[in-house]
Amino acid sequence: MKNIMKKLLVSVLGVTVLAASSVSVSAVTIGFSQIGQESDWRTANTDDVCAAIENHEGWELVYSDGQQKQENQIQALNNFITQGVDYILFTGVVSSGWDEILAEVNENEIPLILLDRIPDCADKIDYAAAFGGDFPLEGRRQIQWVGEYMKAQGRDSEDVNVVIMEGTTGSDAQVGRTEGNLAALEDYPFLKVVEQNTGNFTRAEGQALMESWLKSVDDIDVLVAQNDDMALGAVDAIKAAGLVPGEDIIIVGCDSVKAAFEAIVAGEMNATIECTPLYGAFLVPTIEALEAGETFDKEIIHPEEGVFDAEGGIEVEGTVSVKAADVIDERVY
Ligand code: GYE
Repeated sequence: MKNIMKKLLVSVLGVTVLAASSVSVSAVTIGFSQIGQESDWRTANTDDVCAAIENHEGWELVYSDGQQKQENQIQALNNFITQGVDYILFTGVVSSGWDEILAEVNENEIPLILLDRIPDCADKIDYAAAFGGDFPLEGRRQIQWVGEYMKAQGRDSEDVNVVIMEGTTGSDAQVGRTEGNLAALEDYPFLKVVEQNTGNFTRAEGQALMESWLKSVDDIDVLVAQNDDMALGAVDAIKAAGLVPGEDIIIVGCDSVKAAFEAIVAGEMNATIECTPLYGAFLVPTIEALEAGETFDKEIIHPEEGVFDAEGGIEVEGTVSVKAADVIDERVY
């Protein structure tokens, strides 16, 4: 709305003014409230989204890093409203507690685009478009990969001890992946969950949690880590304990960042379930279409994602794993 007014104002004032001020006056401003910088996934996501906006002619980015704090994000959203940005891109660090501020965004008629983690009030608010991972599917695929791999190794007649390292408590990604992990376990009764706790999606906390589990649990056969960063932190803890990651403990991560591909190729991780951070390619045509007056329904768009491991050929829901070594060179994040 504000943008249209600015454009009208410019045309009333005439051609000379338009030529002198077309870049700053008519720019489409896009506020992006990002949650922080906890993982390789997040870095790739920030870089991709920011570059897509900054490289687009006539678009201006207003970026805010919430440093994992909901109050910082609420402050950022308030600032976007005060500044009168034209669009708001939003990823919430946790799922709940956004009702009031997002209702204010709606009242101010700023089109809202939900990205990555979808807030739990999504069905009570208006949004122009939404893109995010299918977290329950990713969680199911993690367990299905482990179950099918163990069957292929002939290990389904023994009890297999599994530890589940969860992401940031209360985030959409943690809630969805945990729900998926637990649902898929029902199909693999030989997988026994012996520990389950949060590593907050960071390498450091993943390492610390694995260290403590290695001291308190006698026999860990499998680590399911809800992101690759925590898996990679755990790899360090496993090595430090004198065990061989990828052999003594089978490790499946999530995200499919390049560092996980390298670990799989080196034999230190076994698989990673893809969750793409590359939303720039979705956002650009969406904002262009919204600028042209098009509208979208409230469907949440999930990108197509794969599964990568050491050998390939393991069947999980909706796809078959691909050998990481074959595609590592094409990995862009
Ligand atoms: O898996 C993790 C990141 O919300 C999908 O957040 C995202 C998750 C991702 O910190 O690495």
